[in-house]
Order: sequence, then structure tokens, then C-alpha cells
Amino acid sequence: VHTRDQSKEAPTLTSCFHFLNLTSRSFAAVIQELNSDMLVPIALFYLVLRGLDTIEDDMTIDADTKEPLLRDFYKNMRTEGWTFNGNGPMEKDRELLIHFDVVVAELQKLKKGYYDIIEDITIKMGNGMADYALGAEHKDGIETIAQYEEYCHYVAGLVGEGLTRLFVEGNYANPALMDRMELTESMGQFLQKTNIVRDVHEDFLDKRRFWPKAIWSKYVDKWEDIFEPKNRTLALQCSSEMVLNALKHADECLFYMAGIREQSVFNFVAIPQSMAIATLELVFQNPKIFDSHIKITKGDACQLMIESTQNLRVVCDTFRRYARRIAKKNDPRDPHYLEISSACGKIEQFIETLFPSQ
Ligand code: PS7
Ligand code: MN
Ligand code: MN
Ligand code: MN
Ligand code: MN
Ligand code: MN
Repeated sequence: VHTRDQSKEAPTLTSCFHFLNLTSRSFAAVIQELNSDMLVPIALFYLVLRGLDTIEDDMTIDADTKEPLLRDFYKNMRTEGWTFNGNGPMEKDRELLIHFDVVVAELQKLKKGYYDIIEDITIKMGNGMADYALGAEHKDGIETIAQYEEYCHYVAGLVGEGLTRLFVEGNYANPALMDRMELTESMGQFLQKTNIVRDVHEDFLDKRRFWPKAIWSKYVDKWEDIFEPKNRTLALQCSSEMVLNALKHADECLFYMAGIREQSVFNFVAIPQSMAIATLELVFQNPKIFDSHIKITKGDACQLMIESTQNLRVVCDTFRRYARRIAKKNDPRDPHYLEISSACGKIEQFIETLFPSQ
């Protein structure tokens, strides 16, 4: 933690960092290495969205209660002293909502330009989550690939949009990125889709499904059947199609990262992307995803951290290494063998255009 001066920090800001560390996800560490200008806006952005996502994920809140909580969540950002008084089971991130008043206090101190970006994204994400969690048109869950990508847009593409606007506002990224929003979108889609493939079993236990019916219905008749040990071959073919769908964003992620102008921001965007391609390689052709929660090893995570905190060239080497491992694991009997093979080839080719060898 380099950029915080705890001796000068307001107690409410110290509390915000306490809750950031409590959520204890990989983002907490990388956020705290951000430069001193981006650190607080992005930490608060994270806490606001983490609060919103805690409500979205809470399956003990019934639909009629949840809908206005999601749609109106942005209003809490302006409500001095606001805290959440739910009475459901006390899960880890509930602690943040119960003490949300410290986040509200710090949000009020932000530069208007930064606050407005966070508010705009919170409004759009809350409405998108409400449409998917509760909307009549989504009562059977995610059906088409277009719906799958729209959901990923709401929960991750929009995060990317907000972050890119913050980076450009602070002059830490090339403003040209604002005219190439499809690159930003790929950054979010790549992370979210990888998370959705990896978490398939955990989400099933929570009675949630994010894999689109348009894909899984080609392999099984009922969603539950994907977890049946007797259907492992079909389930793996289905997961290959999901991995292929995610892998298509990899080249645009590398291109986006070429637009970052400052080292701490580069590290912040590159670390999750490298972890994502390593996670895609881990889940690819891996039957364990259907009965357990798998994660890349601590050792691999350490190596990825080192490789993602240098420059784009090193990150490209990482992407190429994992693209090759995926190609190596690819099974000629898989219905998407050729497409997966060409997606891996395309990543390698794209890297070759960025950094020609010899
Ligand atoms: C503001 C840093 C860098 C251009 C809380 C970062 C859940 C995968 O599903 O809890 O609970 O298992 O591990 C982060 C683009 C978003 C997308 C999104 C806010 C990158 C609420 C992250 C993160 C855009 C909705 C992981 C997408 O959560 O997953 C800040 C550029 C939050 C980013 C959710 C998921 C993040 C996610 P789950 P996690
Ligand atoms: Mn969620
Ligand atoms: Mn979540
Ligand atoms: Mn998940
Ligand atoms: Mn998980
Ligand atoms: Mn999770």
C-alpha cells in the first residue's frame, strides 16, 4: 500500500478501506496500489457496486422488495447516514451495507466529475440488474446469446465504461479509448464471462444460471442435467462453447491496454485480465467445474502478478502462453475444435502485429 497516508486520513475513509479489505477479493489489493488521484474514486466506485451486487446476489430478498432496492440504489449515495437494515442471514458483504454511511460520507467529498461518473454507472447497472433479476421478459433466465451479453454489459461492461471515463478524466488513458467503447466492453465481457464459466456449480447451488439456454440446450434437455456425472462428455462440450465465446474478447483486451498511460492504472487493468485468461485455461476441458469451485494456484497467481505489472509486451507473452496451452488441450472430438483452434491462432496473430518477432 503505497499511496495512502493513514495519518492524514478521515476516519470515514479509513473505514472505507477496512470494508474494501473485508470484501477481500482480488480487487482490494490492486485498487490500493493505484496512484493517489485514482485511489479514492475507484475504491468508492468499487464499494458502491459491491453494495449493489450484494443486494442482487441476496436470494433471501424477495423479488418485489429487491426491484426498488436495485433501481433506487443510486439515491443512497446522496443520503447522509444511509444504511441497509435487512434482516436476512448475515453474510460477509452485508457488513458493508450495514455501515454504508461511511461510503456516503466519502462520496460527498469527491470531485463532481468523478462523482457523476459513479452515479451514472450505478443508475444504469441497478436498472439492468433489476430487469434481469425480476423482469417478466427474463422469467426463464438468460435465453439467447444476445441476452447473455446484455447481462454481462450491465454487470461488467458498464464497470469498464465508468473506469475508462475516470481514467480519461484524470488523463491516465488515451482519450481515443472513449471513441472505441467496444474495446472497453470487451474488457468487462472477458472478466464476467470467465467468472460465469468458472462459477457454474456455485451459481447452481444458489439456484442461479447465467449460461444461455441457446448454448446449453444443444447438449442437455434440462439445465440440471449438465451436472449429472453420466453427461460429462456433453457438459464438457458445452463448456468448450462457453470458453470459445469468452476467448473471442482476448485480442480487444490487449488492444485496450495499449491505451493506458500510467503504470499503476496499467497494473490495475492488466492483473484481472491475466488472471482471467489463466482461469479460462484452467476451466477449459476441466470436468471439475461441474462439481466444485476451482481457482488458479497461489503460485500461478503470483507469477501473473509479476508479469502484469511490467508492460504490454510482457502481458502479451502471458496471453500467448495461455492461448497455446488452450490450443494444446483442445480435443479434436470436440464440436468446436476448429473454432477454438482458430480463436487461439487469432490471439497469437494479433500479438504478432503488436510486437513482430525478430
Ligand atoms: C469499480 C474496480 C478495467 C476497462 C463489485 C473490473 C459482480 C467480474 O459474480 O464478486 O460475485 O462471483 O468476483 C470493480 C474493465 C461489480 C469488471 C462484476 C467493481 C474491467 C459489480 C468486473 C466490481 C471491468 C458487478 C467481480 C466484473 O466480482 O464476482 C471496480 C476495465 C463490482 C471490471 C459484478 C464482477 C466483478 C466482475 P461474483 P466477483
Ligand atoms: Mn451479482
Ligand atoms: Mn457477485
Ligand atoms: Mn460469479
Ligand atoms: Mn466464485
Ligand atoms: Mn463469487
